[in-house]
Amino acid sequence: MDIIFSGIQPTGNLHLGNYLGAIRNWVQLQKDKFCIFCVVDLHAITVWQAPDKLRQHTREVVAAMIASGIDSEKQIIFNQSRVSGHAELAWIFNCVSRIGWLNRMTQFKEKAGRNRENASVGLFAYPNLMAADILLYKGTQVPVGADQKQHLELTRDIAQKFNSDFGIDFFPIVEPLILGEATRVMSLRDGMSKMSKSDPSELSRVTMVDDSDLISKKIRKAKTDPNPLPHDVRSLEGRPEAQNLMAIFAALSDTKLEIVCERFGGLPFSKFKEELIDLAVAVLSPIQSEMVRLLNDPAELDRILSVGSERANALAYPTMQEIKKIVGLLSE
Ligand code: AQP
Repeated sequence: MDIIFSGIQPTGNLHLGNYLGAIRNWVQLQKDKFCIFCVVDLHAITVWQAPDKLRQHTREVVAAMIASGIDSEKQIIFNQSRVSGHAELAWIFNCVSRIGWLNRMTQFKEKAGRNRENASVGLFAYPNLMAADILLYKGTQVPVGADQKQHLELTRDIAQKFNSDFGIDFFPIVEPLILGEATRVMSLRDGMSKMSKSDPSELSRVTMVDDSDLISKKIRKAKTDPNPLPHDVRSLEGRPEAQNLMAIFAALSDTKLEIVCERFGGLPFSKFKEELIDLAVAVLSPIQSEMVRLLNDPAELDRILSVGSERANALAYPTMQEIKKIVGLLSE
């Protein structure tokens, strides 16, 4: 049976990239697969988080998932730190994974930047924890944005090395599921950099809590180039802003990029942006208002996380016991 595992960090500013690259695809996948959705709070603290904000952002992620259509009764929604197996397996993987492998991770290089010596050890070892998250449930498929592809390749390397070190066929080899037309949503201010929670410019991202006025303002101000929109996908080459806005339109309307090019080719950005605003507001506004409603009841969100964590732990615990036995760690 396929087991879908995916996670999202409670680091605030959930944006259109998180929605189109991850959450929207999860809503589709849950229709015929068993899914485990994790709010990865241990990942979030690899960069310092204010404790009150971390609690608030954790609830915000749960609200975003539910408001987008994830069924918390059928699927598991929980926060990572509540299931101790994540941290335990991450330690074992710290001993399986190689420093040379982690040194190649581009996300660490981007996030640590020139301040590498001052980055937390957790940020460096982040991909080992991510491998633990997935493999603790013997996850087979992981729906993610394109930015996570390299981390999933590392997860495969860790699974293979563990299996070969212990001469056992224990962990499955996971597959990334990079779905939809907006697998890498770019900043609205710069078509060459990823839309991200930590971009200092608010105008760089549409967030999942933006109201229609803000959505409209941000899209109207989105960077463009001077030419009309192209008629075909090939002509998007070298036009990152046009590519980004058209891909967002395609993903939000569940259509292909080529259809968007056929429909809007030849139009100026100003006209296209009006259509994009209408579409983004139509899709995001109901989610935004449902999020606001859910966030007014934090006790209910906490209950969902508590139930989800118990269900996750019931799956994780026996696997962790098996892993300990394989490694030679005496336990119950
Ligand atoms: N721009 C994006 N386009 C498509 N998918 C994206 N994802 C993130 N950004 C984009 C996908 O969202 C899921 C959850 O991501 P995350 O919150 O765990 O981590 P992140 O990649 O660190 O998010 P940010 O926004 O990029 O945060 P910062 O600013 O801290 O670097 C993942 O599936 C991810 O692929």
